[in-house]
Amino acid sequence: MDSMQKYNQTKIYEGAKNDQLQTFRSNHTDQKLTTNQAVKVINTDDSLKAGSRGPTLIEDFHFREKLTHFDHERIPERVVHARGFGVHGYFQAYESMAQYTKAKFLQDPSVKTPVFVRFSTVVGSRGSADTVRDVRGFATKFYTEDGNYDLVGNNMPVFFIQDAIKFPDMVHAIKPEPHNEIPQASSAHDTFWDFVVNTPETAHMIMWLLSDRAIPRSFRMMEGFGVNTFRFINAEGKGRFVKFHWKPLLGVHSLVWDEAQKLAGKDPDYNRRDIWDAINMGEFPEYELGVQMIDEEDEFKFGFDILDATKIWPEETIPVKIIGKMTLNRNVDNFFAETEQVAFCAGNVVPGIDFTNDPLLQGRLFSYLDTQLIRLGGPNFHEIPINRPIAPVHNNQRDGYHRMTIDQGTVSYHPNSIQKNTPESASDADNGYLHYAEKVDGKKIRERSESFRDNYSQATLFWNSMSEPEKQHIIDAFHFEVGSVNDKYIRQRVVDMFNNVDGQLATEIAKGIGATPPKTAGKAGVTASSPAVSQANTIKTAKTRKVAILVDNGFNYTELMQFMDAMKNAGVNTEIVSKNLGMITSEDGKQIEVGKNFLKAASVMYDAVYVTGGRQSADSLLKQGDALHFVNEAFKHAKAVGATNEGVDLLAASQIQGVATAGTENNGELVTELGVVTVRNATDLNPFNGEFIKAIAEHRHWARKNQKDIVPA
Ligand code: HDD
Repeated sequence: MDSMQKYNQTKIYEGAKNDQLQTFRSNHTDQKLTTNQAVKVINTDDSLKAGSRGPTLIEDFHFREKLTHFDHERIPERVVHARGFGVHGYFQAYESMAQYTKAKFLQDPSVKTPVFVRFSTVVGSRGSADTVRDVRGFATKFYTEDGNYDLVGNNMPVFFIQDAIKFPDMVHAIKPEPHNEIPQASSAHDTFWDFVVNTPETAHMIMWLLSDRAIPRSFRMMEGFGVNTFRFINAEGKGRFVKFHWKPLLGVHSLVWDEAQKLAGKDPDYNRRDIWDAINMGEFPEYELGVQMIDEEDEFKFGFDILDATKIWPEETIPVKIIGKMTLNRNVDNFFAETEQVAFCAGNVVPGIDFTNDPLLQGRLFSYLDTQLIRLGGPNFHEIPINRPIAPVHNNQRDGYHRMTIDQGTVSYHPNSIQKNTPESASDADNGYLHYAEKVDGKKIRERSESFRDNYSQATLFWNSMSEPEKQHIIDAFHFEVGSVNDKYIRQRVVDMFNNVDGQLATEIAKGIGATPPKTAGKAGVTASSPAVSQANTIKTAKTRKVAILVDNGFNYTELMQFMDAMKNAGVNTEIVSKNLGMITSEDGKQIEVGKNFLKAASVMYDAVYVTGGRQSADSLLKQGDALHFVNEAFKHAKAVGATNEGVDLLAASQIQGVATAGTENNGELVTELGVVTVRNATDLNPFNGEFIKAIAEHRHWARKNQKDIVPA
């Protein structure tokens, strides 16, 4: 059963009528070509001319229509989050949340609410690479029975700035510099770091941006956060502050920087391809929805302002309650119609979910609707299939560019008698949207709340929470990013600024960028940590990971089959990589098809690499620089590397430490060292396979150090 069939079988909530986009799909297979006026076209390859060598005639309506349409095929890309990838799925609550919220989609565990999720990078243009260092967007549209709810989040729980009025400044600074439009999709340049050192509230977000979170291994292995503080409102009208979390069941995992950079060249579509393939193979990504809630009366109980988007609510203090699960199970039919035209608005809420005075959120409530008007060309973008609510729409709004609805009758105003005052206003009993009656009292003032002033405590908390490898990655990222800044004054100010986060961190940053280390170590006031923010504590599983198998003619067929079966049973995907495409033959004459050759495949595209035994195969691989480089690079990127019997020779020749030594003294003995799993002279591969799966599940083996590079010969 393919993923589409599976999706169609899932019962979504009453009224959703299975697949809401069905009405709009058009399949042109086996049809005659027509113009947009449905006139059949006889020849679309030659324009109408005065003589076969003469000028084209303006009366050629087919030519004019075809060219005109083509000339208008592009719409403005999103000003941020231009590069994205959308997928369909559904959400299901685990239990009723009626005690906390009226939101219907969070009440009945038997209801499946359709969703559309768009993952994105923030800075790069539509055609930029997937694996750049950046925040990832994680926007979810829930098509609920009470209307559309958009949870427009990121994969990091905090933001660069506290007040939306600074958003244009922040985005101008991080985008390519205006005089030469360099660099693409990167924060590693002067204007961004100039903004950072002049905007200390960015400190916490910068720590996240320079951490491994900014180079996710997969959209399937990323957390999502609503970032802003929202409100839950229950049927009694009681409000609670709430923050939203998405937690991936595959855990949170990242690439290493060298790998991310190489992937940007070798497969700029790495992240989108990953989720596209996974869904097509039926490996549906799943994320649990969690909420942190704070009672209204506890608003001021914490050492930070709960409305400040540069602050997390540490999970150890305010636990995340897991309330449901989202399953992404269907790819789009058409990228433009769905992924490009989807319009998220932070202001799209349903009864039971409301806003707070978080000044970043308040500004977002304006910006999203406004941006869709320019991007989608008018006020009717809610009628584009991907944006249409499943719940019915009735109001007196009319006309505008590209109106699809044919509104009947004469009434487009309220109040009216002709239509008995309909559509009539809903009441609370109809679950009409009732704004939370928050008491607001204050002078009009352009000022930042004093409670927003602490810029560094949580940046330090984040630093304290990192494992040693994570800390080293952050230091390396500072060296890369700030090392790319030409202005030495800005570089120095980065050191001075981050001395407020941690003295040791500032000293380490200084070392790599030719700046002066701080004379006095910065304040180390915060000693607390939040283990939940470290990826060292995440879920570990080998499921859905991808292993490259290096083989050549003369491989050991039984060994390869045992390996592939074991991987399949563990939910691990495999791909045969060899010198040439086509069939290769085992030592006993059996054939297997190669999936990719060394020109196309690189270790950076896989989670692990395995080399099969067979004397002739191993000898052939030993002569190929590409094969030596492949395993060496996988090792350098801390991935699981495995080999059996003669295959171990390739690892040894590639200077990989910790492999089983040649000879007979370790007959069949399994050797495991920091994710390198090898065995020589073995007949039973079960112990090897088990150990290798464990090594893959570990994701990376950070304790490996200083591996020499082997470049392809
Ligand atoms: Fe935003 C797009 C997430 C702050 C203004 N934002 C956009 C998208 C995501 C986010 C995921 C892409 C949606 C899609 O896939 O189409 N933005 C966030 C988060 C923020 C945030 C988590 C901090 C809490 N954004 C933010 C502010 C403003 C905007 C403060 C302006 C005041 N964001 C926009 C926008 C975009 C957008 C200009 C560009 C394209 C779009 O809306 O549809 O309106």
